[in-house]
Amino acid sequence: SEASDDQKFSLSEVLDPFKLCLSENKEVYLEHYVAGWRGLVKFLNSLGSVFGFISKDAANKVHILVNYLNGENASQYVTVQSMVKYELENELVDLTKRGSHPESGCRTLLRLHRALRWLELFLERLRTGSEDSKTSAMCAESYNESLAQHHPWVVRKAAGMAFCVLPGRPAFLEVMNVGPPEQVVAMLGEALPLISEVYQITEDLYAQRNLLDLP
Ligand code: 1PX
Repeated sequence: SEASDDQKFSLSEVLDPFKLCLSENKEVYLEHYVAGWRGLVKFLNSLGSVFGFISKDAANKVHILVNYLNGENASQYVTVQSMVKYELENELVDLTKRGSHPESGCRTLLRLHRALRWLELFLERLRTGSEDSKTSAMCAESYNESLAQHHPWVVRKAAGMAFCVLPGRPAFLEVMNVGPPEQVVAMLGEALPLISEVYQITEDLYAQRNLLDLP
């Protein structure tokens, strides 16, 4: 039915927002960044309840950022660049240890930013993998190369267990709801350079401002 089609995830819900993320002068629009993450949370939920603890954390972070986007200082939260400038200038960020600003936009976005690197690595493996390659292995390798370095042992353990129940590559491409595998691969090939650019611009900004280890 039309109603259930509405709820079905489609890969474009993730890729389109990331395509819209960059402004002409290469600033990252927070609105589209967050929209991309909303799509990812929806996708994760469609994979089943094993991923609930992951999607809840991501959804919570999305929610924090949406509140800034719609809040009284919305005009300061148009781009990641303006957010960083505003929060730093107004001392709204806990820089070295958790204090009075445990949910700053800067530290919240940093968590999603680190996860975006995982996504980039994972989607690249998915794109170039063969039909019988294991998504669980691709997922674990990407995770170990990125996010895992920021997670304590318990979280790594739980994530590793969740990866095991991922469907095989053909079924995984199927839930993306794009069409035949070649079409998914083409779409990923088109979108990955953009995700990668958004990641790199954010990474450079955070590095410049010394924000890569925010508590
Ligand atoms: C196009 C579809 C591709 C697949 C989409 C899957 C989307 C995955 C989204 C993962 C989002 C993970 C956000 C994690 C943020 C985080 O690092 N949070 C930790 C630190 O936060 P804190 O506020 O305490 O400083 C927090 O401790 C995390 C808890 C949850 C466990 C995170 C495990 C991450 C595994 C990432 C791989 C997801 C596997 C998806 C399978 C397709």
